[in-house]
Amino acid sequence: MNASFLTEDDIAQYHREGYLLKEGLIPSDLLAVAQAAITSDHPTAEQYYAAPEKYPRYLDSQFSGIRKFPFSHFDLNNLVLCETMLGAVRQLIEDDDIRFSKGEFWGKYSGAIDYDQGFHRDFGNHTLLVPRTDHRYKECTTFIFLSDVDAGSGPTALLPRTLTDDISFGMNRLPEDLAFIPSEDEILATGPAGTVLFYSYDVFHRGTDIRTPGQARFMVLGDYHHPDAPWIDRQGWADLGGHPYMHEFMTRATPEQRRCFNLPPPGHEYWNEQTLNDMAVRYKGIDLSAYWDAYSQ
Ligand SMILES: O=C(O)CCC(=O)C(=O)O
Repeated sequence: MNASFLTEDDIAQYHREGYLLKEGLIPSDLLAVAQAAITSDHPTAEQYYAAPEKYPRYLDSQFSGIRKFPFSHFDLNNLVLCETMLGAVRQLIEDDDIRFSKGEFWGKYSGAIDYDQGFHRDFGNHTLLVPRTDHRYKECTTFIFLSDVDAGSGPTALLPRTLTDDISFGMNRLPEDLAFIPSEDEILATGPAGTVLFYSYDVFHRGTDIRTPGQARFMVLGDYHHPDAPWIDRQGWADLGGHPYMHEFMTRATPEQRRCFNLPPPGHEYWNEQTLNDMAVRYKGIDLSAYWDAYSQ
């Protein structure tokens, strides 16, 4: 396993409760450039509230503030696949080789719409299977906070797995007959910008409304899974091959980042003179030196 970003206690908490809230995880330089890029996809709170009529799409549904990966700025795309995020997820999934299955950049604005949701498990539209109760073949979802989140700014609410593990893993909504009161036991994922929430796709959670007037909540979401779980598949990547921001990301990404999209690593037999030369034609300016070095050995 590569560098450590999470402690043993963090990892134990994630496996016991199904979630982990880690303050200060994102390096401040990466956070700052990502925050500066927010306006490439969403207005800031100030811009939005100065003229909400300019942004009617945020009124359409709870989800109309979601931009899907690739986002419109490299620094946002790079954030969800940065060394810190990939390193931390590798520790939780317990493998150096991980896959990226979804990226979203979500802007929510107080008063635009009611963001309250019912408790649910995410696996329902991430796989056609059911989760296993142990942590093999899990998907790990992450929320990277680009803005400060307090109780009034729409924190995600979660129920620890210790409360819900006796609910069949074939169900993704809470049953009626519960031995606990969800509103009393929910944990609110609050924290300053730079915090990351990790949870596995069998954790009951819900979005909450933004109650403080004038507040916006900006989050970059990334989902990751073990390569031996191809049945987890939220967003297809090859379909985006012609997208200019995907093209830019593939050109500028590291071999480790490309691996998360299922591209073969340096040293894989797919790489030969033909494929390397033609990749350099498809992606002008791409640095393929690691692939060439491994090929020449
Ligand atoms: O935005 C959030 O805090 C949670 C959203 C959520 O759980 C969902 O849309 O499935």
